[in-house]
Amino acid sequence: MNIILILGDQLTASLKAIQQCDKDNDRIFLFEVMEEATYVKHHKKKLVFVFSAMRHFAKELKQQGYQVNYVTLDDKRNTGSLSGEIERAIVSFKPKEINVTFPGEYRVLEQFKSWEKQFGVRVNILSDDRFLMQPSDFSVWAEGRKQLRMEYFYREVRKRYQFLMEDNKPVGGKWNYDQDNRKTLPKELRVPKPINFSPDDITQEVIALVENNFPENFGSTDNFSYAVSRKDALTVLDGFIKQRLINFGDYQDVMKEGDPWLFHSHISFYLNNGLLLAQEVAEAAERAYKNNDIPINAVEGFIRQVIGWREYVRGIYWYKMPEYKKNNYFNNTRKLPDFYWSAETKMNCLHQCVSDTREYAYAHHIQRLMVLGNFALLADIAPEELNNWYLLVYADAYEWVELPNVSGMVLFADGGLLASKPYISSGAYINRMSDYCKKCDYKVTKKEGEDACPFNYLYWDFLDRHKEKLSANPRLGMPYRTLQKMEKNKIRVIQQDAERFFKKIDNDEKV
Ligand code: FAD
Ligand code: DLZ
Ligand code: SF4
Repeated sequence: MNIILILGDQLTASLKAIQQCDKDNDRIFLFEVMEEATYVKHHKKKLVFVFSAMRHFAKELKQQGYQVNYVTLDDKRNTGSLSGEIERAIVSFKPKEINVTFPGEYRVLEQFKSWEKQFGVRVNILSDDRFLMQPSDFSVWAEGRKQLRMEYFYREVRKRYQFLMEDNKPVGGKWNYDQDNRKTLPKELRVPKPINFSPDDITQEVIALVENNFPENFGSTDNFSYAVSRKDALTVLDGFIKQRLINFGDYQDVMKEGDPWLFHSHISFYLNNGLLLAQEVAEAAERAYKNNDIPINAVEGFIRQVIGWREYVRGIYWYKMPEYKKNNYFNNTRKLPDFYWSAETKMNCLHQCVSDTREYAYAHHIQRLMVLGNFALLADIAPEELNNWYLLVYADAYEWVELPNVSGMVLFADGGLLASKPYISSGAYINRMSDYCKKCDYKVTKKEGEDACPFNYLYWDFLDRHKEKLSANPRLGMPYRTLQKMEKNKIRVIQQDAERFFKKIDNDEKV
């Protein structure tokens, strides 16, 4: 008899560990444990999502004839940790072997590796075949390269899996159609409503559990409407392909007050907990290109996110952990301003993005990168503070995907391993891509003074403060040439504005 452990982000029936399971003799275990529920103070909706999806998955496995042991968080015998629960299972069932699937976090892998010695039972760590590329594939690709750029890794994945390829060449002749993307939102364009699901009995039970056990956590369980089963997750995917994919590329960077969903797919929750598979998602998009005349810029742009960025950040994570977590290229030390929790700031862009995050445990990529992240980088926020925030607020956040995006893409904390330049901008970019500035207390067109948009002076102050580390970066040539030509007096005013602003933040004054 073998024990099979399935984690909360491994809810995939085609997982090797489940496929190899002998229904008559083996047992599948799922544990809700405090250790996983509290290593960061997860958003309440994330907790509801994880536990409800786990419970639905366990129910489906039982219906398919598997022997399943499910331990709920409030079970009196629950020891509160994965190790404690696996020990209890070993004592009760005396398995020959334990089968686990390669986890999403380094700390969990370390636990898995310790079990064999600790419990004297063979532990098989099976590869996670839901990803198109394994950590070993990434290492082979990365070895000997000076730069690890996503674009080249993405081309490898396209070639290996023959996505959007014709005679071993990219369809349409180009690998990347980003130049055709990033338009602003026309007023008359209707944005489809996201697909919502009412909580069933299982989800309602989980909502009560979360409210009882995590009353102080960020966000609320109100209006929980995510899919929690594969069937419903497939409905979300289908809705995206039919209603939104056509506009995905064009309006990928648009931000709109009160609507974080726009033309995005909203499937990261399901990809990351296993209800959907990257391969089937990319295939669905490619089919839409072949059958429905969806433009190549939309389909390629979307497929690049799923088989490019997503696989690439996982590759970076496993290639560079555990050191990656300690990176702090700019030696940032500032604590996270309180408005990342309260949304109480006069900066309307940040107010809107934090409010969306608190309401939905979701914000789209550009909100995460060019508002919440941009500000954090310009304001020298300490990596551990920012990583903690991103890991807990989003329902799609697990360390393998969160850490490279935050430390690498947002904070440039790895010194440029992941991003070829820091993603920073002044208010002009936010104004171009959103309607946020119209209702802001600050003036986006003003460059200096109390009522000037803080992004405007913080941007130049950042470049000025970090010129030793950044001015040789070829992608920052233009702004550094402008800075060089700037009058000394103007730079002094920028520095004074930034200093006044940081003082207020450090004194917890409203900014
Ligand atoms: P879409 O815009 O529709 O994109 C389709 C899919 O592509 C996503 O579902 C996702 O699986 C994948 N994808 C796109 N960009 C990335 C990326 N940079 N890294 C990995 N996958 C990507 N994504 C997470 O899944 N979990 C996180 O914890 C997470 N943290 C982030 C933190 C920061 C600071 C930034 C800048 C990005 C982060 N992302 C994260 C990436 C991206 O923002 C989300 O995947 C996306 O917003 C999810 O919404 P969607 O499904 O509607 O995505
Ligand atoms: C995120 C999460 C939470 C909140 N709770 C559990 C849990 O109780 N049991 C479980 O198996 N997994 C949970 N997860 C997901 C894990 O944290 C995730 O599997 C690891 O971080 C590895 O990615
Ligand atoms: Fe944000 Fe500046 Fe626009 Fe205000 S003016 S919303 S602070 S970018």
